[in-house]
Amino acid sequence: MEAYLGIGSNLGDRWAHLRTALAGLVVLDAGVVVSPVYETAPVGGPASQGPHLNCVARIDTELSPRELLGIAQRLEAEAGRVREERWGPRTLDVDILLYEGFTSDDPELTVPHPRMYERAFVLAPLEDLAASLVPGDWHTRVAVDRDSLRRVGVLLGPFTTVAAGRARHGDSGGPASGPGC
Ligand code: A4P
Ligand code: MG
Repeated sequence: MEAYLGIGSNLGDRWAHLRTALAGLVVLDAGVVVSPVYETAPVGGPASQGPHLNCVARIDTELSPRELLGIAQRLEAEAGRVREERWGPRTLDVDILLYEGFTSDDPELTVPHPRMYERAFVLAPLEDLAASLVPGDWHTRVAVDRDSLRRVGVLLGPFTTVAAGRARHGDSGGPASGPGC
């Protein structure tokens, strides 16, 4: 099944947290495809927290939605995620945005992710991966501060990276690298 994950970090070595999360998905699933990485101003939470790095990954998975949530939460725990306040700073956040053929309004697993269509930090990288999944008018519907949402690089690794509107293969086998463009 095809699933889309929103991945973010605004604490510690943000690039390393994204790379480690992607590596954790690669060992589980064939066919990981990753959007460019955006640096985004925090939405909600304490004003003092730093900017996020955000990207979206598409995976082709045999895992059920609940199993995938368990994996997402394990990756967050391995990144040392501490939950102190809602929308507070986090080393790693991995959210299930969409899962093929599955919807749920269970608070423990709501799919599609309940706030994804309001958020430029989700919609911009999702549009890079799959424009058909994003409302065509989101640029006008979502309050986007252009200065707070900018592409800052790509992750290279044993997965396919979408950059500048086209997919290309990263370095096979090696660790993903930091800012690439
Ligand atoms: N949960 C329910 N549905 C899902 C889902 N589809 N994927 C539950 C993942 N988890 C889901 O999650 C809280 C609870 O949501 C969990 O118990 C899980 O079972 P969490 O990871 O502890 O906290 P969270 O992600 O902060 O919660 P929430 O309310 O989902 O946050 P949002 O709405 O995702 O916002 N600003 C920028 N620039 N970039 C960001 O990445 N992220 C947030 C988080 C706020 N502001 C941001 C960013
Ligand atoms: Mg989350």
